Amino acid sequence: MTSERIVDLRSDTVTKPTDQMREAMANAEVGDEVFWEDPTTNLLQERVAELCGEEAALFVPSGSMGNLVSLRTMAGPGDEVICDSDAHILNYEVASLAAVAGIQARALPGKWGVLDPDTLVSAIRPGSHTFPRTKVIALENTHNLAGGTIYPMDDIRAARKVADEYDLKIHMDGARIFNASVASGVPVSDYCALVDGMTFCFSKGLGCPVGSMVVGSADFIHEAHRFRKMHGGGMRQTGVLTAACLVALDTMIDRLAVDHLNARRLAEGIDQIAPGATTPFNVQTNMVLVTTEKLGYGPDEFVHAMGERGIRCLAYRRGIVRMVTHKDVSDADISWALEQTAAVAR
Ligand code: TLP
Repeated sequence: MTSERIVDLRSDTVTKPTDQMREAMANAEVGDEVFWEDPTTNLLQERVAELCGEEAALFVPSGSMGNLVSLRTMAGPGDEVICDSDAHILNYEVASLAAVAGIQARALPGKWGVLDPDTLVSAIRPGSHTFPRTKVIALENTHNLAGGTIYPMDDIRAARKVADEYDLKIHMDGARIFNASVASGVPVSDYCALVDGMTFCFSKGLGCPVGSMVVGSADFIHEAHRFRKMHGGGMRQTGVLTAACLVALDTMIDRLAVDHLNARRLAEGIDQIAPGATTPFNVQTNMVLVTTEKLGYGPDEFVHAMGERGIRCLAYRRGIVRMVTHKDVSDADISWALEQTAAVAR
């Protein structure tokens, strides 16, 4: 059986640009961005910096490059970055930290991606010529592998305290920081105020075809610009891309609340079909993690069965399938996805 109706819940990266974005892209004023001469990109960088309460911002092609450039600006070969063992930078970025930047990641067991201050302190290397130098604490907000969970402000403050005490920087992988902000009510600038650099993506829930940002102090961004070029991310007439991002700032942030409601409804529905298959209480933003065993399947088998019925989802980690809501998934699509889940449940 193959369905004509497709509901793509694999990721919010599958979102297509809106008509308004396409129009803005077609009409964008452009210039050579490596010379800081693209007016549209300059405007985006100014607006993003202001929104984040930071001095400066840099447009980068992807979240992965944003993380790499930010961390490379904070640390160098032989240095160590502390992160949660499920961090995206550790698991999904092709070991770029090690392979490209010569930086070693030190993975710590977090709880839903949150690192407790004592564990952080215990991982900081003593100053000796035999050890790597601990330079950065990397936090992820929202946390992808934990299922879109929000890094609580108190825990960020606790990490900041440790960082200040041991003279470390904090990088935040805020790929979905607007999801965190809309769901928690904490302004993005409040998150930024506690970290030294942050990356976020326009290409996920905000619906743009391409693009991420790195934000931080003017000095930090000046240096990040250099590393972006070194890593092949110096682009040219990027206004055709950043025009979409400007539209996203105006039109795509508040509506993330709809995605969060849809994710909650999806989780509650699945929980009714197979109690314990999801944890609706922990659906904080736009992701639902499904323990497929409760529906009578292994993850790959479940993805296949749902795929046959037009519902695309992703086998994610052992025993778990991920479903992500986004602007191209409607309320009716959620009902449809639930009907298909009920139909395949064993
Ligand atoms: N995440 C993708 C996949 O790589 C798993 C997704 O579908 O969720 N940080 C976080 C927290 C991310 O979730 C992602 C992408 C990135 C960084 C990298 O962004 P891109 O794909 O733009 O390099």
